[in-house]
Amino acid sequence: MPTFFPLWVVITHFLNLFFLLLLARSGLEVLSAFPKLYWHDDCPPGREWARFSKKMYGADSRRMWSSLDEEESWSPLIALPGRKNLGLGRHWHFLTVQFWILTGIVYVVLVFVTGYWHYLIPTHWSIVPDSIRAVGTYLHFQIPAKIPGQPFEPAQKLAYFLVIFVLAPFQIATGAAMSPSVLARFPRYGKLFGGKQGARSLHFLGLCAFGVFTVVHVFMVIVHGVPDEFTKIVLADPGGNRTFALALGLAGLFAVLLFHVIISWFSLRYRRRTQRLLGWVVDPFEKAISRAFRSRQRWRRSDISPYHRVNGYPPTDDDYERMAATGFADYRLAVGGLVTRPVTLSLTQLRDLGTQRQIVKHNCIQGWTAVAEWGGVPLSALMDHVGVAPEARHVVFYAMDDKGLTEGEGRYGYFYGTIPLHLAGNPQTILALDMNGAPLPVAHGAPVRLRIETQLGFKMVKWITAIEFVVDTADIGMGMGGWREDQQFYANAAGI
Ligand SMILES: Nc1nc2c(c(=O)[nH]1)N[C@H]1C(S)=C(S)[C@@H](COP(=O)(O)O)O[C@H]1N2
Ligand SMILES: [Mo]
Repeated sequence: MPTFFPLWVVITHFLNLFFLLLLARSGLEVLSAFPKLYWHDDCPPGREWARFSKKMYGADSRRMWSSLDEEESWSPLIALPGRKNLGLGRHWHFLTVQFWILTGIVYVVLVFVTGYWHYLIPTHWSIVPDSIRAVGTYLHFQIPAKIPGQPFEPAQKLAYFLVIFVLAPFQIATGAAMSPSVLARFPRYGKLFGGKQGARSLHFLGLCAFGVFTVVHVFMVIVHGVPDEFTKIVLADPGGNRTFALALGLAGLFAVLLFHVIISWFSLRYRRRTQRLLGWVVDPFEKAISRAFRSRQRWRRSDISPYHRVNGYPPTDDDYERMAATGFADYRLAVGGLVTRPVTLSLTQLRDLGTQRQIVKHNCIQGWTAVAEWGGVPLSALMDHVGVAPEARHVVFYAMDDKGLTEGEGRYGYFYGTIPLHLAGNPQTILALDMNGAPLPVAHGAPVRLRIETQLGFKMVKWITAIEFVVDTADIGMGMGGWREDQQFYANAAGI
């Protein structure tokens, strides 16, 4: 009867523990940016089934608020890196998940190749009553017998099976169901989990399940005897030296803790460097998804959300307010850079370039969603009109809101955003002039805002004043490709 663990189990077990802690902490950072859980993608304020925040904002609030006001600052003790660093939390999450999945694949392959699956996968329904009996035995302060010829008792085998073959794939599936690229391309896949908010809620419950499993698992190790269990899972040798196993095991756990302390400190201290370093691994992965998936969203009019959150306060300067007061009659959109025919367009001239309507779901990086109908000019029509030069690689959108005045938190400068040219040609990339059949409201970006449906909301610049076609974005703003990338360390790649 095998009472030991093979070395590959020892290694993958440790890596799994290591990655899961990173995923849990960075996942909590992501949750802190929108600490509310919903079952429906309309997610109106006040209708959440869980809220991890004392702040309340109502749909009928008289004072204007922005979804960034809903963000919470969580301690680095629970979140990675903590303190309102959604961008970096996402970087850590997406970096880790690639290695966690890789470890999982290696593990599962070895489980089948070595025949180890026999100890993990129940082959008969009797595992259920047997497991219940085993739990009963524990409740009588006794240790149930192992399955004859196998290393685990029935409840243990069933628990491991559920965690490895049900819970882990479930977390991956619900995770993927939150990516705007995936949702735009495969809306039916999203519906499987009740939409993005359903997927978010289920993903959180999955985290709770992992938490419960971990607590019970650690408790069981204590019940079964720490030195014995450590010699098996640390040394891969039940006959090994117990003191050594215990020391090595505790040293391993301490190393994991120390690593977390160091990366949390580093991430908070050197935010730009963390953004760049992690982006180097994460961005190619995201780019592959964004390139592969073009938007295909088509919702019904009845899907339109009664309430659409706002992110970002409108421009506060007199010029903007004067323009707004006259229905933007004086507004002019400047389009230039690497084009053969630079232009300055009034709203009427812009409208004349063509119209397109789309009912689509907005995905804010913080986590909220809302469906609306947007109408406006396809960006490709404008590009044809001005004649984009072949060397152009990116499109820059300059906005009229000075964030130093409207958002605070020590951030400054006018909002701007950039997108790679290939996204500009997507069928659902438009310069929106209307929302839900009426001219764009001020809060949602009047008179002109970008809609680009495979990307997160922060790429969709509102209150656009000028558009420029460029080769490189490194000398614009702080050079990270957008205001939120510059000032909040978001990834420039926003398809996930
Ligand atoms: N000019 C400008 N555009 C902006 C922002 C902003 O603060 N300023 N916020 C962005 C973010 S983070 C999101 S989620 C969307 C929100 O669009 P909405 O307010 O129409 O819902 O606008 C994006 N465009
Ligand atoms: Mo956002």
